[in-house]
Amino acid sequence: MSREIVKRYQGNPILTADDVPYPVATVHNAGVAKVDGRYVMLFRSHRTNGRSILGLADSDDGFTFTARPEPFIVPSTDGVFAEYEAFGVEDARICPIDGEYLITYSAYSRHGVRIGLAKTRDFVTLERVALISPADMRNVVIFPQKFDGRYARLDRPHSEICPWSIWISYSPDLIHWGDARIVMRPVQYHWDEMKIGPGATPFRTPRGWLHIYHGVFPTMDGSVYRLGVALHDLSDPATILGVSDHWILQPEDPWEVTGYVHNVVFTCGAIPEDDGTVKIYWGGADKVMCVGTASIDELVDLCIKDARPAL
Ligand code: BMA
Repeated sequence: MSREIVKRYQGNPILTADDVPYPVATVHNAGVAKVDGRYVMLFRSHRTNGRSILGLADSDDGFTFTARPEPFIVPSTDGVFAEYEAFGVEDARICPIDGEYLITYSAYSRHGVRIGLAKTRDFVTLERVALISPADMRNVVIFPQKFDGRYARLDRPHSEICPWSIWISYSPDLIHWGDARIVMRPVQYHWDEMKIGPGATPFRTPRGWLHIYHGVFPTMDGSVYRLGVALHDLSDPATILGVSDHWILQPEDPWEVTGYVHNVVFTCGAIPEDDGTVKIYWGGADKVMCVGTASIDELVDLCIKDARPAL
């Protein structure tokens, strides 16, 4: 038996469509934040028209969540956001910075997918800030710290020449982004050979920023989504110190293997704790939410001691 890097919580799945007080078909790919010692989960749900909305659930311990009565982010009916969110909002990431929480989410419309940025202080009121990418871009995570006065984000453009790789870009104001550079590519004939994408909001460790990302492998039976880890330099996040050669989590539990989309574990959130562990949250088969814990030191070691090339 392989050694377990991520210890699955035995009460998985921790949130499903049955726990949500409004009609939804799925609960998955949630961003998570710790707010005054409590956990807030911003989860995606498919409605039965196949389009997605974002709902909130709260927890005292990070394992047992209660969904709120109403969704938190539904496609806007106002101005420019309405135009670009018409097909739904998906896969939110939460970045705690300067006393507020930035929320990046995929906005779908007939024009493609782009990234919306909203912010909140209390997860009660929400302010949409801007659409911060052109089409087609998904999976944007913002670092919870500025570098030389600039925000930094990992993003995931796609082109035929350089498919589905992770890039970094910077912004003075969260709205205008530039100075883009590629930081990681899929590796041929490797578990992440088809696509990689930013996963959870990176978090600080003494040895670097730890980023849990997703990687996709194509098979005759469809694609398999797994999770991996990369370590970015503390003062220069464009520099990757190492990427683990091995995945840290793959679909194994029945609700990860079978669901809305089979064979998917997909993360949008991880919470580092004071005891040296991190709670990793992932969607199982695009249908339910799961959680597990891992040792932060062990994840950092994986990045450094047995690394695959970043580029
Ligand atoms: C990706 C995104 C994710 C989803 C995954 C597996 O392209 O759509 O939201 O979890 O596929 O279906």
